[in-house]
Amino acid sequence: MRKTLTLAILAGFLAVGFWVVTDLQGAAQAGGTITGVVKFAGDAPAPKKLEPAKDTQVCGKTPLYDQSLMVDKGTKGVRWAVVSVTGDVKGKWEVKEIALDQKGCEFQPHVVVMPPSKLTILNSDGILHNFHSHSTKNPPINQAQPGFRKKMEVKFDQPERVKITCDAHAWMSGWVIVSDHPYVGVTDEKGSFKIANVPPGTYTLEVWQETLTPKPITQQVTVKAGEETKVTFELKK
Ligand SMILES: [Cu+2]
Repeated sequence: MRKTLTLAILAGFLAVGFWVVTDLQGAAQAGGTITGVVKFAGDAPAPKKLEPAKDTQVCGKTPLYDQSLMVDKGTKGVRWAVVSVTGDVKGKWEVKEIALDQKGCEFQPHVVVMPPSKLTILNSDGILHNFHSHSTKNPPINQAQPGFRKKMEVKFDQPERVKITCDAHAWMSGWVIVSDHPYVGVTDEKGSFKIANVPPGTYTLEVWQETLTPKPITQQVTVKAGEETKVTFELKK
């Protein structure tokens, strides 16, 4: 009797354990990951230094470099490249507030990815900046942000790659990438990117970089549940 009871309890534990394990696996296998690197073909160009001609007490504090082409000398990784899953893919964005700062007289980050929604514009510099968007699908924005205005909100409703500039500082530029799905990655200083929780399937993956892709460059990828798919792009000037 006692032995039967022990066996029954043991079986119960095993069943619960099995259920927990399979459930965890189910969660982990819901999507796959695309990771990779965007590389520059040829010798890495040296970063181009910018010389701020105005508000130098703020804009000249830290050295500024032209972010439109930043290539890592060692790895030849290209920074600020945008890698996106294209086609009919749906997914829910899990973001609360997306912010873009004007700090040291540059847009930080240089490339921001967001769902169609509001974008918070910060002004950490405390000097006059001006948020100027160059869009075709979204209504253009040209809004001054005086130094005392630490925070303002703008809106991008349509998926689009939008160039932004500041009319007060000619060297300031950046990009707002509006995407209706979250499967978009931006490369870091080593050219690496990661796109997580992609629904399993075969997709056309697209890379865009403001100075190296007059037309986006694509390749096919297959994403499997719970697995990592590695991709390399090489961009030429
Ligand atoms: Cu500015």
